[in-house]
Amino acid sequence: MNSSTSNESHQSETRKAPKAGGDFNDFCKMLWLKLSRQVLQPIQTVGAHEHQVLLNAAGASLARRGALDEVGEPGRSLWVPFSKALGLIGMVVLAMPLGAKAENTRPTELRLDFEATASGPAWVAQNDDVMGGISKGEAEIKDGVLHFTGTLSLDNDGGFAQVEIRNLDHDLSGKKGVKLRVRGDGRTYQLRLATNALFRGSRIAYWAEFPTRAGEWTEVNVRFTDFKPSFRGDILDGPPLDVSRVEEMGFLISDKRTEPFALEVDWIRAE
Ligand SMILES: [Ca+2]
Repeated sequence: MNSSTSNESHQSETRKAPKAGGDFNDFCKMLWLKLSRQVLQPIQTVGAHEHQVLLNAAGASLARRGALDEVGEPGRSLWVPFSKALGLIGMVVLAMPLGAKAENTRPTELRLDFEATASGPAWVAQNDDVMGGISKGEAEIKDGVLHFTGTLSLDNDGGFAQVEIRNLDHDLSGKKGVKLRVRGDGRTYQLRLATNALFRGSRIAYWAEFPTRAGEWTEVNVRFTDFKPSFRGDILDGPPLDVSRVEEMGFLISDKRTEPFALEVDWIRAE
């Protein structure tokens, strides 16, 4: 992320994260991101593949013609190596830029320092009100720190509060997990990730818990192998977390305690 290159003078500013669905521009950006990821990218890939097939066919056709010439017209046998070479060069030269386009260009480093206010992903609240609950939770970025605060309520079968970013598109292959510097209240929180993996048409949530010490900054390591796939609170058998397709990240609390909670996050790094 480019947050570390931000203007230092913005550090003291306070930014409220928008509520889910509250910002039309963010919605348009998300729609475009999804469109380009799910529709346009596959079309490009298919186009490159079809182009390759056509080139292969052209090369084979030239080579076949050369082979026929070799048998039927000995005087033109020089055409055989020439046509083969031409077909091969054509395939390599024309396929190269198409192949390069289809390569993975998603970021492979994930570092969120919360120093930027002008850019960087927006954190949105996603509390149990989506299921009728009345828990409160919100994200605020202040002085280089993400503050996740609120109050849980067990009324109406609710009991969780969550904040998340939805516009990641990271390939974290080769990383072992996520490292965080946090200051909490002694309560246990979930770090959550989502990929493009779906269950019944909705995203599977992968989560792992981490403890906090009240009022004390600590560094926490959450390993990718500890993330469990779940759907609406139920643990699923699979699929396992595909770290090459990390698209969302969030923090959630659901420890059934109804006093206010507060988690501060200084930075998040995939390592
Ligand atoms: Ca920070």
